Amino acid sequence: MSKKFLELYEHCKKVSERILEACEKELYFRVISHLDADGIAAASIISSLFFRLGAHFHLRIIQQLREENLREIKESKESIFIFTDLGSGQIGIIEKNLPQDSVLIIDHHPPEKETTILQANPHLCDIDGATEISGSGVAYLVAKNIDESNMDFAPLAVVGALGDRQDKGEQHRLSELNSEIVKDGVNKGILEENTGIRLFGRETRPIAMALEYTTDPFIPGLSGNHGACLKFLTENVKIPLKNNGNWRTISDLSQDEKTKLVSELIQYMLGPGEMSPEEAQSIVGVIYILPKEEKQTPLRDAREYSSLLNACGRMRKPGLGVAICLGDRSEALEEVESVTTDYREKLAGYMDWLIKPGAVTQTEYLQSFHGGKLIDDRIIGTIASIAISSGIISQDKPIFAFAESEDGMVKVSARATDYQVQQGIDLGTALRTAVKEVSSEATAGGHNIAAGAHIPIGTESKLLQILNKIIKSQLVKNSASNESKN
Ligand SMILES: [Mn+2]
Repeated sequence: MSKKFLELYEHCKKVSERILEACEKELYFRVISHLDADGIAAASIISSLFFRLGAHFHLRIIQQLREENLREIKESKESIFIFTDLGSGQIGIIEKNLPQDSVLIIDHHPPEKETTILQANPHLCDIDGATEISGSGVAYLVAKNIDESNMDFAPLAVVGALGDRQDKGEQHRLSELNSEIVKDGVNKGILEENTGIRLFGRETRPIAMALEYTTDPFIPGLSGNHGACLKFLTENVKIPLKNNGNWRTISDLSQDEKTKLVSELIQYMLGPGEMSPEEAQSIVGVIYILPKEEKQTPLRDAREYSSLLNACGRMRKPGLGVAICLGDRSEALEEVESVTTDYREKLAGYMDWLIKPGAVTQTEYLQSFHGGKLIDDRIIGTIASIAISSGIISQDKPIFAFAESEDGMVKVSARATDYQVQQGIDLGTALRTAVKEVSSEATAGGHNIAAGAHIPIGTESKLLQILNKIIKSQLVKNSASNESKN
């Protein structure tokens, strides 16, 4: 095991020791986690851990950590505050509002600054938190450290990592520390790693539904559109969709039929779907299966599981996602399916809006769109991700997406491609620097490839002007340092 991994394990061990100490003293835990699939998975791992330890706790899931969240909780005496999948990027406001020795941070976002607060964070050990391990992965390591029996949380950590799109290895495989977590799950018989067609519900759903339900990759024109999927399968792929009156699933197809489906899909994705070659190829790749989940449920495929958690968060039902992670398989599962359907349709509608001419504005070094009040500020980041990763907007420049939030501010979501990051673009740094020039009320955080900010309404164009300059200088600096190396 490499030195940096051991170092992170050491940090996780310290966090787990502090948790056990607090349990002994019967302190109350307040867990604050992030709204996305990784945040919900991380919160669920920690919550399950507390159930097992018999600890008293309260869980809150939020979109972004702001000072008012901390002011609300700081009155709670004799508590331990645990931040999962957030916190490291907001150390300043945490230090200001909470006693430092009662805070634990389990996160994988770049730390805002140095602190004496105890953190388990890959960035502090020279591990890339964007691709090597997720927030739920770090939470898993903490739980595993407390007791090896907690290794049954491994599938949840995988679901979280996939939710954060950390499957950047060959054929969309999880790599580095994530692959160690996969190994734990495989060894326990609660996770399988296969290669195949990456459509949701390969074993269980009628083919048209599998295609319709797949949102990772999101296929413009097909994802979320049942009629279009049926038409595509009957007119382009031309394979029988029924056998003896029963709908066939993808696993029912012969090898020839599968090949035909894949090649037609790739043609569609490159043609009418206007997707990038890499994204089109990604329709075949590594699949993570949870073999203990019932076959007909959306929880068997880890990517589908994560898309479902994400939908819960974005549709303002994070508690439902946590219930699923904690093992609720009754009405919760039915409810989650209807939430996911609504979410998928919402996404498809937003994508239709985005491909209309004039929706995206170009400047020299970046592109942007403004969802105003039309696009929910909880979903704007997902729209930006899908838009750039699917290639339905240009992949030459990073995208900055705006949406008005209920608090009278504007949420900014920035996304880049892997290639742009290799070229020197760092969106987290760019946004953190830019917001300072825009307004003292503005906040920002995030990774090189994905970052976000909150700014006052009316400062959008000023922000874009500043960002345009920063992105330019990041690219220039990178090419200059490459030249000096050559
Ligand atoms: Mn995360």
